[in-house]
Amino acid sequence: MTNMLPADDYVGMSFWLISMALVAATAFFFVERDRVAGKWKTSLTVSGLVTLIAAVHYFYMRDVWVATGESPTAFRYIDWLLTVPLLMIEFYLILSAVSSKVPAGIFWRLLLGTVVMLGFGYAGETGMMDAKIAFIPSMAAWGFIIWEIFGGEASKVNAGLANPHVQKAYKTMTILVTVGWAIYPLGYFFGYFTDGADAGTMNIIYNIADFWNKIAFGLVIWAAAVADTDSKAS
Ligand SMILES: *C/C=C(C)/C=C/C=C(C)/C=C/C1=C(C)CCCC1(C)C
Repeated sequence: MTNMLPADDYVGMSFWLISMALVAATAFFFVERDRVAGKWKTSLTVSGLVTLIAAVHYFYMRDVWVATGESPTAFRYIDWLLTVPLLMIEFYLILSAVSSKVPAGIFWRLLLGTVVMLGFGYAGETGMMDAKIAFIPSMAAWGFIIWEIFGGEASKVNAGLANPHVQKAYKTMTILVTVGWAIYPLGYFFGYFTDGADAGTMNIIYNIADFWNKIAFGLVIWAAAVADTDSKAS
């Protein structure tokens, strides 16, 4: 077993690049906490925790890939089980940063949606359940999340806020959860419903997806936090 990264292992290199980007993003979010108003600090802490947790998983995933050329599926799911609920909670946190009346039901429904979505995905990937059957409730749970943020209570609270910074961030976050997140079920679909995509391609796609869905997602929140803080300071 060797941990040397060959110069032509582009998948391995993408693991390295994302690992380092996640480390840098973590430092950035934690330092920038100082710059924003108190009510925004929790959102930035959570953004930093997401990238920190993912960075540690990426170190392991990179090693698995470089040493074996196999997909580090278990590490991805452990990472998702921790980071995806945190990402979902961000919707509740950014709304709460500018309103004291955000119903807790939003928090619990989004959390429940992620747990069901990932639980069935994991059951399907590990053979605890038929992968094709597990796909259905997992997709339904993702649909439930999308419904909540586009048409459910969360979207209504957002519409009533009249805070342009939060509304802009909220809108971008909904697009990431819809378009950016679609990459993961597509990967699952190609893996279990077709002859399967090759492991290298799938890992590069997942790595790029994580860049958008974890780092860019956090930056959207950071931008709203800075803009809102500055608008009140002047
Ligand atoms: C940072 C990691 C993120 C944002 C991961 C998100 C993962 C998903 C949205 C996964 C969704 C799945 C389905 C909707 C159905 C098939 C099984 C999953 C778990 C791949």
